[in-house]
Amino acid sequence: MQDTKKILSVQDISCFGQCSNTVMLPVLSAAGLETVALPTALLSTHTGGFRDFTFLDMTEEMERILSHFRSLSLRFSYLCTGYFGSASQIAILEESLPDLMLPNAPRMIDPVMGDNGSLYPTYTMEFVEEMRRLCRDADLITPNLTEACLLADVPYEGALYDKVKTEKLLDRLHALGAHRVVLTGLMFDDRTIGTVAREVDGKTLVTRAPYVDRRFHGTGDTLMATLIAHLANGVPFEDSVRGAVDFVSDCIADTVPVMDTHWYGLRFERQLSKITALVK
Ligand code: PXL
Repeated sequence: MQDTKKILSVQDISCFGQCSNTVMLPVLSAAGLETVALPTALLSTHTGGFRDFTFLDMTEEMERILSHFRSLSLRFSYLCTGYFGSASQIAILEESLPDLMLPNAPRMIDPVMGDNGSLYPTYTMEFVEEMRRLCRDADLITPNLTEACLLADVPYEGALYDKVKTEKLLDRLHALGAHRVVLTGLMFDDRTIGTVAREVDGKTLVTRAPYVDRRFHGTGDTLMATLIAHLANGVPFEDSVRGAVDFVSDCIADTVPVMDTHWYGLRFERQLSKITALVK
């Protein structure tokens, strides 16, 4: 019998706030996958809306952890990356990947760098360069429109969907080397949001969901976790994207009634049985 697939999840641990590894771990476990968290930083909370959060950069510890993993001859079936604590972490990770990943193991990269047209304050254009390099060998990338424009080096002109511009953007992201692209957070009109996805040489998939006019944190992390949950369980790409968008939408619907106190992340826990149902 084949052993459980191991997923290496390289992103921060924000102790409170339901994002990155604290979403990735439960979703992937529910999907029957063994999840190994490699923290890039340790924060008291995420940075979206909290003040005075603590931040511990894990760059040096990452080197030590990766070295120990190599000495244990660990081999991972998937790589998944999110928020990095520094630009040098990308090179440090890349150096270890040939030893740590199974042959042809998919790399799933969420190029967390910015939103609403600007880079997050902790990042520079040097970081964008590093991220571009990491996306080159990616099986799947999930940029929002801001991140897609930074990667493709084109100006950001808002999140409203424009068919011609989106196709050009997808072309440029494939040209970087990414095999599958899922563009997130596109507005189709004032009541509909969703993703536009394409496999290299494949057709463009537009996936819509109802728009709720509030700011939700951790939607990108939940989308990526759910995409991996589907794909690693053998669900075809098109159905995986639909399943992931619907899951995020269901989590949003579950969060809205408690939004006054639960503004910092998605209340995803009561939806996890939908992920468990993917396990064969
Ligand atoms: O959800 C992405 C994310 C991950 N990690 C940290 C963040 C954010 C978004 O704000 O602040 C620390």
